[in-house]
Amino acid sequence: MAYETIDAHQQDTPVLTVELNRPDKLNAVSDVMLAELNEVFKTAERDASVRAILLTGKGRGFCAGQDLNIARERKPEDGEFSFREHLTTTYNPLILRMRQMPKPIIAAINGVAAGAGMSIALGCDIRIAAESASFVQAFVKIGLIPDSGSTWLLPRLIGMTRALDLALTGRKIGAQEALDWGMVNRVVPDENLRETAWLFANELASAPTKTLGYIKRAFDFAATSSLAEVLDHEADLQEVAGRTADHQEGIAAFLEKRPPHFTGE
Ligand code: T3D
Repeated sequence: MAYETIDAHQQDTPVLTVELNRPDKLNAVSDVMLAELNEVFKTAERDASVRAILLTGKGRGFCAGQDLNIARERKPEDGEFSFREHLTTTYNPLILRMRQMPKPIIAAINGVAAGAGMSIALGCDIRIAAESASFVQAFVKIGLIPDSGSTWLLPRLIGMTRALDLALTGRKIGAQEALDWGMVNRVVPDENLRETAWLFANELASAPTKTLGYIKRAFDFAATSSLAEVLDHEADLQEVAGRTADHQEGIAAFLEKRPPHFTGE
């Protein structure tokens, strides 16, 4: 399917690559991009041939957040624009869709991730950053609070002390600091980013796909639940994971001393 602000391709591979494609604006987010991202993730969720998603940006930026040229035209004081309505119909479903996606999403962070662009990076499951990548909670610089899930995701990844430091100051941190703080999984030389992320995505695409989805669900559920609730939820999900063909294959492969061939079923 042809998109205007993103590029999505998957050729003879279980990995769907999604590239944000407004490089002149460091892939700042327009309404069209929000609609297209929601659409591409919705389609990927339903498409059994997609077993992992690789998200990256074209050009020198990953994503600079909300397009401020568009934001400048709004007239919230006249009642012509509602932040609440905009967020609840665009960014929020996108972030929820990413967290609820029953397949892994790998971000290849090729440059700056700012504002909601940082939230989108945080909404992925694995973050591989180029050495030149950077992260900015840019919201405060324009008088806004962190949104698109940043207030939930960021402290869970790096702790409240560091999250508040970034959110209150809006200071930019580099890839190495992000790695030291546990915000990204790996930092690689810029020229190796695509290949590293691609190999990672392919590795996850040959894993037991349904189980990866249950793992995501289990961790997100556990983030806001009691131990008793979590134990119960784990038991429910294991009941389902334990009935997959991939579970049988995993056991057979182990006992037969061969590599497993998971089909995602
Ligand atoms: O509004 C709602 O619906 C609520 C939701 C809000 C979510 C949000 O994301 S709020 C936060 C919005 N984002 C920002 O405030 C970030 C603004 N951008 C920057 O602070 C800087 O551009 C960066 C730190 C990201 C990168 O700096 P640098 O020096 O590497 O690049 P640059 O020169 O500033 O930007 C390059 C070009 O991209 C430039 O255009 P030009 O001059 O070459 O024609 C710049 O204007 C453009 N650009 C960068 N960010 C945005 C943008 N254009 C529109 N919107 C942007 N967000």
